Amino acid sequence: MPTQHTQVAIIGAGPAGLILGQLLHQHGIDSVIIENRDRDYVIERVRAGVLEQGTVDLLDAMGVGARLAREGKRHEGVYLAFGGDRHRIDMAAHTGGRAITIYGQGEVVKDLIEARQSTGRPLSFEVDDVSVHDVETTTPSVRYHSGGEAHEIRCDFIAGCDGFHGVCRPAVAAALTVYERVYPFGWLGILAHAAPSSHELVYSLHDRGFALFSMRSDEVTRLYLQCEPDEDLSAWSDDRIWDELLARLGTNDGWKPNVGPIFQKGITPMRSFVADPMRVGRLLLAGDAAHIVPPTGAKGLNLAAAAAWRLAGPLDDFYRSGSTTGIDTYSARGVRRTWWAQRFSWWMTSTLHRSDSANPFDRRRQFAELDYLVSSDAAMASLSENYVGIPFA
Ligand code: RFL
Ligand code: PHB
Repeated sequence: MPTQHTQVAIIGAGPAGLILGQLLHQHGIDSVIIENRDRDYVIERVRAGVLEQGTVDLLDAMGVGARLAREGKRHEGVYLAFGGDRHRIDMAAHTGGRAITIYGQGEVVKDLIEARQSTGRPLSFEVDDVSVHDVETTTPSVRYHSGGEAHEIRCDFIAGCDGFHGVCRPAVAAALTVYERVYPFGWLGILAHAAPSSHELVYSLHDRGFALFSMRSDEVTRLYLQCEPDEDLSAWSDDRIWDELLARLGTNDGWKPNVGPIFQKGITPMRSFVADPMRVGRLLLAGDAAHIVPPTGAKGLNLAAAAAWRLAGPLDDFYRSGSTTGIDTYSARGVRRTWWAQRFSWWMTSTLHRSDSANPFDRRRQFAELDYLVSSDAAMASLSENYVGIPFA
């Protein structure tokens, strides 16, 4: 069986795996990245769009921020809409000038793949039957098939960056405690050829349910609406989607999204999930492999970037000095950050979604929560700090 030797075997070429590979390259550390999907699938998969300030700064420092700086859209504020009114929260004013940047996850991944390929270090797509071995020893290994042939990677560490449905977390499930919450709703998301009618995002709570206005470019609007978690997409004609979006998003000042041809539709169920610890022996979990947040806080991709950053420094320390202190504390530091993001994402989700089980008291309290949020400087500062992202360090 062909055997590769490397320092760090990275499973998964999503944001976590690709950022980690690039940071390790900058430290002169060798890695092999394997991915079970093909390159186009990984780039074209429609997902996140909001980059925290820390993620933008990291990508820039890694040398993959040039196209992001040209094409990404920096937003210093965000709107919350409820009771027919839109309220702008000036995030930059509350965070010393920090902001979010809108740049699709597919674009981030494309830039990272190009950067990886230009380093000449290995990145293999379309591998099958990936399995991890001997993770509790100092000589772990990864086995997989490629082109019908069995392969082995012998390494010092395995980075499990293979997302929520990967193989790394299940391989060590017996050593993990899992915390989980499933929400009684999902999001129906669309991409439409329509110029964004607002420069900034609009999160709306309406009697008919939550809706979100976002964008990808000057020509493409990204919109979501709250639906059942097991909603049948075929029941949603384009007309029905637009009727619902216009009803939930339009405000008394006359603002509403521009309507245009829908070219992508999908349904996302919502879940909060934490696996603790994030390290078992020499297997280090990062990103969605270790935790999932509901998309309302726009934290998933940013948590994956922060995890890759938090892992690269300790691996560098290990190869420079033999110190395992950073690796030993990787999980505790990651779990702490994850719970902060979990708390915020749960709060955004429960504050902005309509729950059929809520009684009239809960509905009024939810409205009061939003009313307080847009009236109190302290509340706006807290929302802003979390939304633009707690600094990585
Ligand atoms: P990924 O991106 O899932 O990458 C994991 C990679 O591993 C591969 N893989 C395997 N490879 C080899 N062997 C195996 N056995 C493998 N099994 C899986 C997969 O093919 C994949 O390429 O995880 P990563 O890197 O941790 O990144 C996490 C983010 O992708 C995720 O958290 C975000 O997309 C979540 N998310 C959002 N995050 C934000 O920060 N801001 C947002 O605005 C935002 N919006 C969203 C979102 C996710 C959404 N969906 C569809 C879940 C909006 C949506 C609708
Ligand atoms: C997106 O643009 O896809 C997006 C924006 C904000 C979110 C989630 C997704 O909270």
